Amino acid sequence: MESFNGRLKSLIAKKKSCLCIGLDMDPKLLNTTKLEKLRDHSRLVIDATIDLAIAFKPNFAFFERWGSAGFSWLEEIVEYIGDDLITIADAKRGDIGNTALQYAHSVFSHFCFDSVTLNPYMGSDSIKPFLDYPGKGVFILCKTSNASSIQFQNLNLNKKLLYEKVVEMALDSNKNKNVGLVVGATAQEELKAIRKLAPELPLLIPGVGAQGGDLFKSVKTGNKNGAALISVSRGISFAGDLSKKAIRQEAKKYVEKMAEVLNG
Ligand code: OMP
Repeated sequence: MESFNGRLKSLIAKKKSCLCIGLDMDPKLLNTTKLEKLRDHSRLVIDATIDLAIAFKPNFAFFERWGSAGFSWLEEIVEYIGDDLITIADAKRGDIGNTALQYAHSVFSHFCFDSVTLNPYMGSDSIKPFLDYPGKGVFILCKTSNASSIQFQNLNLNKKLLYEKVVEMALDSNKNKNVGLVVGATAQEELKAIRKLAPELPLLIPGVGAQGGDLFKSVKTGNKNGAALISVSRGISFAGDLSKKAIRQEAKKYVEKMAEVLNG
């Protein structure tokens, strides 16, 4: 079976895109209080962009806040996206081993996601249960896009920064070629450093669009090994007048800008 990282690279090369669409269905941005409206909008976003994107990344917060109805919507979404693209469960999991086993079962066997975001704070045994699923992948938070990420992630520990230790752990965990890192587009200096430390690993790069990270630099640095995913949520899902046409146009703009870098 092809490794997760191999599958990701092949898709990026084939589609000449590194676009990941974040599905963060914020009721405020759709000016609604109805789950049904958000569900329809999530389908519209998928329909508008499925041929342009490499991956879809539903963020669990926007689903689980609706309780059981949100979880069935999440189940539907994974099925609706289908098998041709990569699905990323943005659940930011991380817990002791036997609990992590249940989380891994949930995202991979129950919801059938291809990959998941993980929080490394509890160490390598909290990551391990996710690594044994053939063909599935993980993205470990390394240097996140938010302002407070410096509070812990840039701490200096005996001449190594904490995020550099996370890179080391990720490299050690990548025996099955199924580990990637999350690095914010708002942290270009660290993005360059991480790309150097981990030239082989895929990078999931959120933070362009609403958070103001640099698209060109992110693609250029991140995709040096052909394995970067640039993730945009609000900037695409709620573009313009929220129509399918406006959303598609915005996604196309991103892919065209990416192609400028990808085609050299
Ligand atoms: P937009 O700012 O609307 O594009 O959304 C960003 C999405 O990426 C949200 O779902 C965040 O939870 C997620 N994200 C970050 O914004 N920063 C990070 O460092 C990591 C993530 C993530 O793991 O996806």
